[in-house]
Amino acid sequence: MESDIQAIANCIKNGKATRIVVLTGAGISTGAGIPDFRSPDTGLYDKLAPLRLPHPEAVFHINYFSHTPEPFYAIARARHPGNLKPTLTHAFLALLAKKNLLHFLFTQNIDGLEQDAGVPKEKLLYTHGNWKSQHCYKCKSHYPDDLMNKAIRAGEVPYCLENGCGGAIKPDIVFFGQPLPAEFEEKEKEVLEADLMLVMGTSLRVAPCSRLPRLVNRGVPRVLINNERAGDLGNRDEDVCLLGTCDDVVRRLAGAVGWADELEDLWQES
Ligand code: CNA
Repeated sequence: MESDIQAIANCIKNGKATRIVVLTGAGISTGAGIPDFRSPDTGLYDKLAPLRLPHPEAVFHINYFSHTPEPFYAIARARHPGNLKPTLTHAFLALLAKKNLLHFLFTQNIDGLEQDAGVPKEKLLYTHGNWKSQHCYKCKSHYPDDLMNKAIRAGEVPYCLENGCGGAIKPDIVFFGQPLPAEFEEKEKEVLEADLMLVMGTSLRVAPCSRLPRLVNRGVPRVLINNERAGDLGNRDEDVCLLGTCDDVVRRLAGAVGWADELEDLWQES
């Protein structure tokens, strides 16, 4: 793996990679204490049996939530980003932006840790929304953060207080069955401009983000940094699979570029 890491580091050092497009998933935040969905034993889907759902995804499916929001709030406390600290990987993304090398970041995560680490908002699309605000599912009124936090801590469904509406409150995250943000299609074009793509901490099992790596032009390196293989990464000659935990691989990559101290400093500041 060291020679692969060095090869990618060289692309960055010698100016071959200046428009880096990144796709991230839950695996970049497990180190911050937020479990992913699909890792065996530690992932959320392995812990849902007591909720007696028709299938694990139901807890995040809009049709199910619309009549049975209780299971979502039963697990919400463990999912809520709260005051978590960004990981070293989030800091690495912020460092890419600081070096003007981050062309665009698509995150499937809803924890907002990319921005907390310092990635500028204009370089980032929360493809599945962001758990930093919430609205009534029925009348769409905004719901206050303090009441939402209280409900999450208690594991109870918060209900809308507007004029006797009483609808369930839903965080502004994209549930299965809901459309992605309108900007997604337009931002997809950024992938065509990539001269390097990093795919980090994702099983690539959720469409349409799963198709983004396939849009990368032939000849452009696609780098998978993940605990396991994902999607079609590894099928092209120019692909590089760096299997391991994101923080470990990123620390080694940053070291090979010559950014070790700068990365640690940026991480400590976040
Ligand atoms: P997933 O399907 O659970 O896959 C996670 C992937 O990351 C798996 O391949 C794991 O092997 C891998 N992984 C886990 N930990 C690490 C680690 N430390 N280092 C390297 N690899 C690791 O999650 P996806 O993101 O692919 O699926 C998309 C879903 C997950 C989106 O809808 C997200 O909103 C949703 N999600 C988000 C969060 C969050 O915001 N932090 C947490 C859990 C799920």
